[in-house]
Amino acid sequence: RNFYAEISQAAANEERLLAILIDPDKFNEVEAATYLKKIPKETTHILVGGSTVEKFKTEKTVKAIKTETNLPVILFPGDYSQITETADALLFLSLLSGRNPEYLIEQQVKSVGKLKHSKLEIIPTAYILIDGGKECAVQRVSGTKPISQSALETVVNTALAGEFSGKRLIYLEAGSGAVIPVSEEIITEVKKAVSIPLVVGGGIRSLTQQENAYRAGADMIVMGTQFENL
Ligand code: 1GP
Repeated sequence: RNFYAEISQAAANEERLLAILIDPDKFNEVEAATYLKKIPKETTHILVGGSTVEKFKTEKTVKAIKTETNLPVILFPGDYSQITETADALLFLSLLSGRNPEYLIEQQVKSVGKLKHSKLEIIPTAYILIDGGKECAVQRVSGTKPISQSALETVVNTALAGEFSGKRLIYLEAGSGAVIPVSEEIITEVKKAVSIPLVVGGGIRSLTQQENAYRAGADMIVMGTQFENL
């Protein structure tokens, strides 16, 4: 299976992809089955990752999820230490909204030891942090500033710089628990500009917010917080 090809094909067919984000830090493996029963039936992918996760916890989480579902499990690591072979694919993130070399290239170099002999599918991803109305974990951990929602041209140019650098996905992130999700205007303009699939997450809770993001052009929506306390 090629997970990127599937995402890309779904995006081309204007299918709506829904990824549920599990933060291993807040996840109890024993309750994996119960948790998976409560996520929407429209769910197409499980993302696993967090900003601060203790050693081996990601691996335990992925294993527990995989025993309960056949949905693809994609890593969304806040740190290279979270990379585990037990997942299907990896969002190989570069935090392009920031100017911290640690998250532009250093983490990527550190991850090579784990990746060079691995079968994990690697999906180069332009990760773009947009101001979600409050300081989020990505900001805190990376020590970078998000792009303002009003700086439309900067967001579009950052996404295009990502595509020109060979990224295969654009991920517009308002931050977990964002007060204001990425605006429809930003989604629409980025979607118009790029030709690779567009992922949008952060602060999306209601069906209306989901619908708005899809209609604006999101190919995949990521929801985490909404399903954390089921
Ligand atoms: C965070 O985009 C994801 O990385 C999901 O955000 O937890 O606000 O749904 P929420």
